[in-house]
Amino acid sequence: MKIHIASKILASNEKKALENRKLLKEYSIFTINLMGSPGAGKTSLLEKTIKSLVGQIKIGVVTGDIAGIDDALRIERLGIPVVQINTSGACHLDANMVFNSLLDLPLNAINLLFIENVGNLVCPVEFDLGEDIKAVILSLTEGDDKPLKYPQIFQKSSILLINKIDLMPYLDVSVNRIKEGVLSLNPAIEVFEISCKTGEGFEEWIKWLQTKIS
Ligand SMILES: Nc1nc2c(ncn2[C@@H]2O[C@H](COP(=O)(O)OP(=O)(O)OP(=O)(O)O)[C@@H](O)[C@H]2O)c(=O)[nH]1
Ligand SMILES: [Mg+2]
Repeated sequence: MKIHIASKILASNEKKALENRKLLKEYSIFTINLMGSPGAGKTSLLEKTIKSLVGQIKIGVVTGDIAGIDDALRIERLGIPVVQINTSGACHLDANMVFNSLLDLPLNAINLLFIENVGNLVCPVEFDLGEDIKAVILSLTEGDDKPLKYPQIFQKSSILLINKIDLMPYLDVSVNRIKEGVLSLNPAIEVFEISCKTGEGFEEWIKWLQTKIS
């Protein structure tokens, strides 16, 4: 596994994002920029998705964290090509960091690339990485008021995954309030209610991914 330590950004993010998009298109790779708060379940989603699609879709992963390699180790254990980016303090990934990671991935053996952004509901959305779509994962434990308090990430994402549905009986949160808030910001967003623990809702999510790749 390769580990990248981010250094000073020289080229503008937009220019590099275009390069990434061109490169990913050349290899026919569908790329999802996965964002969400720390602990929302980004890596858990990737683990369960990879297990569901084994033998069907060739997946690659870039994991972004301020420090550490835990997420990359979790993905590597599943036999999936992965590059860990350590941002050395930055609260988001940028296109330069991702470009350098792409050079270390076997692009001709990948059809679907997940970029797990740094856990943060604010900064990552500002930076185009060259992805096809942005997806946001929000867990029930974060509360149902989050969409209207952190609107940009929900406005700019094509997909919302509401995670930890299994914890519903223990929490005073309303899934409907989350959905109403998000849909008022972005009526076109597709919403999946899932549990990475029990697998609830994964059938729909996996079907959606399959339609994107086939
Ligand atoms: N009960 C329950 N726990 C979950 C679910 N999904 C994830 N978790 C737990 O939530 C914690 C955080 O999950 P991660 O997948 O590491 O979250 P993350 O978003 O990747 O976190 P960062 O990379 O640190 O931002 C772990 O202890 C998971 O086991 C779920 O659907 N239900
Ligand atoms: Mg993670």
